[in-house]
Amino acid sequence: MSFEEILSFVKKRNAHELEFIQAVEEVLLSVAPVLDRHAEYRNLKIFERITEPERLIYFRVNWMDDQGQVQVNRGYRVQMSSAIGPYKGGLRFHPSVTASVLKFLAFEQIFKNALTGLPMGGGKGGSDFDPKGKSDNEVMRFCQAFMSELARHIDDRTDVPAGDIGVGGREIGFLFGAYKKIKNEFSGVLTGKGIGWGGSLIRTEATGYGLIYFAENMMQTKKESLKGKTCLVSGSGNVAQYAIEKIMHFGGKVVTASDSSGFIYDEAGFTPEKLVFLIDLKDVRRGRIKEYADKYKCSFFAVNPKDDFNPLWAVPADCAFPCATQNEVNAKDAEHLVKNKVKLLGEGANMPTSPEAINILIDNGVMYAPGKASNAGGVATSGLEMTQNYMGQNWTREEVDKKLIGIMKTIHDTSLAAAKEYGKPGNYMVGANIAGFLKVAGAMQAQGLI
Ligand code: NDP
Ligand code: 2IT
Repeated sequence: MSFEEILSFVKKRNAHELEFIQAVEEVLLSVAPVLDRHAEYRNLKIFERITEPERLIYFRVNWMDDQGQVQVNRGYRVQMSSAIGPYKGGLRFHPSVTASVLKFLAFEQIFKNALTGLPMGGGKGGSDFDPKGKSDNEVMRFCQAFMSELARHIDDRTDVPAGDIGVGGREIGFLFGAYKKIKNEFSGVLTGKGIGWGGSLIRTEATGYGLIYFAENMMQTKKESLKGKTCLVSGSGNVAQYAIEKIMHFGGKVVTASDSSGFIYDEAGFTPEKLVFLIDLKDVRRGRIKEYADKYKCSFFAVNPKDDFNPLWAVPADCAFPCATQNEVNAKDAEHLVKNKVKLLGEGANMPTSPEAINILIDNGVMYAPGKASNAGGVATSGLEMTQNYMGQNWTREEVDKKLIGIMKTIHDTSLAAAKEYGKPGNYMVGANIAGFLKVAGAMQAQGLI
């Protein structure tokens, strides 16, 4: 099939799955020169195969709320590719979850996991369950009901889920407890577990830390660093929190954070004390970000996602780190970033930047780090957690952090090298897509038509 035929084949088979098509189109555009160079991948229909989940599990989740009412949600696990290891990827609990969203995430995860250099295939799962406003007991009952079905399809050598939006330490605890009870087995079937019951040090921090290690590597290619740079961060969850910490560590100043209600603009910048407040606000009290602005006497701006741009991205800055959700930076936002001479945009979230916005950034010389490279530190550390579980060992904080720093540097260098090799020097998006694809395509070829 020609390049255009492959794209229309995927579009036709997945009509209405807009997020999935968006993710596929980006990768296909990037790897077109690889398909030209490797006729064997074309003949083996590697791209047509890799865009079809190996298995998609779709199930009903019944649970009872605190009022004794029966609630019904949808559960999913997309087992996308096992070419280079067990399916691996997070679980997302958010009302916006659909098969399309999880397929885009599982698809991206294939290449991200390949880039880490660790033996992990691609998967993703979740539910349209909304943990917001639910009691701990409701969340526990939901997690138990969800796992009562998921447990049939996963184990520590087959498929190893972890957290994502709406799934953090609390949910992983309930899910792990339910799995252990059902299977009568204590294994590393989930990552992101608590320290003391199989979890790895640094896993909580890893995505945010890894993002900023990656950005620092990018800055160094221009003989610059994050020191003294004003940074925009969106989101206030797991990824945003530890990105903020690491930016401060490198001497940068973070002036924004957000949640689904809007963003705070703190011109004086975050401090370690303010970050402790934010983490308590979002993870313990599960409150809204406006409280931060009230406490530290800074501005809060309500944001309506239906507006044609997000004023957060119009705040003057040197670097931008979207760490909330997909398509949160559109073309208009990218124009604001360019106008303000932002040097670098590093994706902490998955696919936060629309295709039009990516083009605007790259065309205007903004260094752009695609999530599948720059946010890979989380799943990489999940891979390290799996290894520790298989070995029955616990590594120190320093050991894990050192490995994370090394992995992010390797992903950075591998992406740049692939971009150069295929005639797009400096284009991290093309480089990451090609480097990830080559590894998976080679494994699929070696393993035959399965
Ligand atoms: P959390 O649930 O911890 O935090 C999510 C944050 O984003 C919250 O501030 C939330 O606001 C905000 N948010 C979520 N959905 C929306 C939306 N539709 N519109 C506006 N704001 C929204 O999730 P994580 O920090 O774990 O994940 C953030 C991103 O990073 C996701 O794209 C995820 O896929 C990606 N990622 C996560 C990794 C991980 O290890 N956790 C690894 C790699 C990528 P509110 O509190 O109002 O809901
Ligand atoms: O998007 C991601 O890489 C994650 N949510 C982390 C997945 C994992 O298995 O740690």
